[in-house]
Amino acid sequence: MFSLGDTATLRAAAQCPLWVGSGHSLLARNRKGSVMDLKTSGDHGQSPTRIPLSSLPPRDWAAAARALDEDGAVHLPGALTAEGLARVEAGVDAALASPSAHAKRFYPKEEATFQEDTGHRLIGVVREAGIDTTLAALWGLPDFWYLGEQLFLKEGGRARRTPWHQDTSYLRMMGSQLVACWISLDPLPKRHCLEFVRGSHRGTLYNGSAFAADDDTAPLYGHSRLPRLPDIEADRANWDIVSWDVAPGDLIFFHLGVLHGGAGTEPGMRRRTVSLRFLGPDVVYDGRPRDEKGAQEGNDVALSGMYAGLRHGDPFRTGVLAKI
Ligand SMILES: O=C(O)CCC(=O)C(=O)O
Repeated sequence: MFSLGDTATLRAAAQCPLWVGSGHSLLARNRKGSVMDLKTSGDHGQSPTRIPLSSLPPRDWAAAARALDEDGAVHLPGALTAEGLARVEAGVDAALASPSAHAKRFYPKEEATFQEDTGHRLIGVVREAGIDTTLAALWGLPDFWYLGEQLFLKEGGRARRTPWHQDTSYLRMMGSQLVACWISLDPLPKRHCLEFVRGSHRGTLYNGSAFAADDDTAPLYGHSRLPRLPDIEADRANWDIVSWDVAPGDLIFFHLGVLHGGAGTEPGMRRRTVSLRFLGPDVVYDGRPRDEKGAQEGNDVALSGMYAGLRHGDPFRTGVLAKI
């Protein structure tokens, strides 16, 4: 799932510039409510120097790019340097220790914690850890934009699975250059990793999951032509599910249209994960109606400034996005 958090806060922030000290960069919210890095954002800013690809562990970038394109997800083992990993961990731990106004607990009646937070506090970390360099190598592109991060913390017992879903059900965006970089800061055996249905980014766009306590497939949009999510958990053998054993320092890149779901935890486990999301120049506005009665869900309200005035197929005004 991809949420940008509480709309009222974004609306209030849109009224006046609000400085947010991230520890790594200074961010301000613009009048439309999008968060920008003032020193580097938009098409007018000076792009910062990326750390060179040669300073990252070597790999077959063409093969990795092919897997991302064809399967919708690729695992890059040991992709961060020790220093890069330390920076990501410090950034995530600082954010978890000081939750934003958007932080939210899923399934509050359950004993185990399943916490989510969102923001743009990790843009500096993305650069310092060379995650932008990695994505530039995968995409073969110099220019792309940062959509923000989403943190997940599961601990304190048997936290639930993150329901199967596609992030594009929560975003009005389409194109091939639309990805998340998912990182686990705790070692996770395959069965606790994020899982993907191979190739599903090229298939049906389903209604989102409402994250309802009694049914993972309960639809986000109540009156939608988008088909309800299938019950993948009940029928796993019939889906081409892929996941990996992950170690801290590994990166998983996935297309936001791929069906994915995250495992829960067992007692004694802590699972800190973060998704950093990016948009490239081929991404356009997806103006297809999500709800026949016009309900606004997902990030519709939070991103209304970004969507304003766009028609189906229009490119985004990159000047309001954070260039990375
Ligand atoms: O880490 C997880 O359990 C969930 C990640 C996820 O669903 C996402 O990033 O969209």
